[in-house]
Amino acid sequence: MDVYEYITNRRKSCPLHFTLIDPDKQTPERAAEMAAKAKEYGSDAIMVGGSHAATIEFLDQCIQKIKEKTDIPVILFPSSHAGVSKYADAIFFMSLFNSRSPQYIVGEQMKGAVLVRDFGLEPLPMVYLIVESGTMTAAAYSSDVQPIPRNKPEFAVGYSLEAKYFGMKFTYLEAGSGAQETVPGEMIAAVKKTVGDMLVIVGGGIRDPGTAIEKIKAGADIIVTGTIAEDDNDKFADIIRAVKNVK
Ligand code: 1GP
Repeated sequence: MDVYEYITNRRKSCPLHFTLIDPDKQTPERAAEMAAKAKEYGSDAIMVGGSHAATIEFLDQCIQKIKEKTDIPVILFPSSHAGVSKYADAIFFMSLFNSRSPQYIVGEQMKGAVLVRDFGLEPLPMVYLIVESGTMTAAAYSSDVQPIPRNKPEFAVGYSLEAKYFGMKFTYLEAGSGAQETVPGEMIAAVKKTVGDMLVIVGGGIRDPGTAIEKIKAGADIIVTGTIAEDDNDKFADIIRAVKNVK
């Protein structure tokens, strides 16, 4: 499966929704149930990853179980080179541009690149940007980040354009899992206006359909939800339906 082609083709007809599953937060069996529900409700892909790296055996098992239950793409969303599993379809090959540590900008990627090649994973090049969200999220804490101030969209624009010039295909504006405040619409709009055909992913703290719709209308191509998939099946389904129906 060519996952990039799958994503860009689907995006032609409607906005997309990806479901984030953290392998550290439940059993592989439960992760597979969540993935099956995600597919049933219309989610377009499963992302697997979290701030704490699970053991590779556990990660492999989690992805194998997910793949038994669903045929939508499974994309790795790693926090380090330890998050690379040969059972996934693709990997967000990502750089956290606003980390203060080279480890998260190029270091983990150097170690992971060889695994990506050897496992035959499709790399989806992405810049990952963590935006201030009213609380210190696990993503920000564990990767030495200087979050982008909410009232400074120009930094998100600059980093995203830099990524575009580096040849990256995705920019992920991240408030962090369980964030109090989501990525501001003005920031999403400013980034989308600048990067054009680069796909803009927005996630972190999205818990209701209205918020998801607002992010899409601002310019997001893809909405990611994680926590709500764990906590509330009805709201999870409503968010996915809402995303897919924005005209
Ligand atoms: C985190 O953006 C994702 O990487 C998902 O966040 O768990 O708050 O939905 P939530």
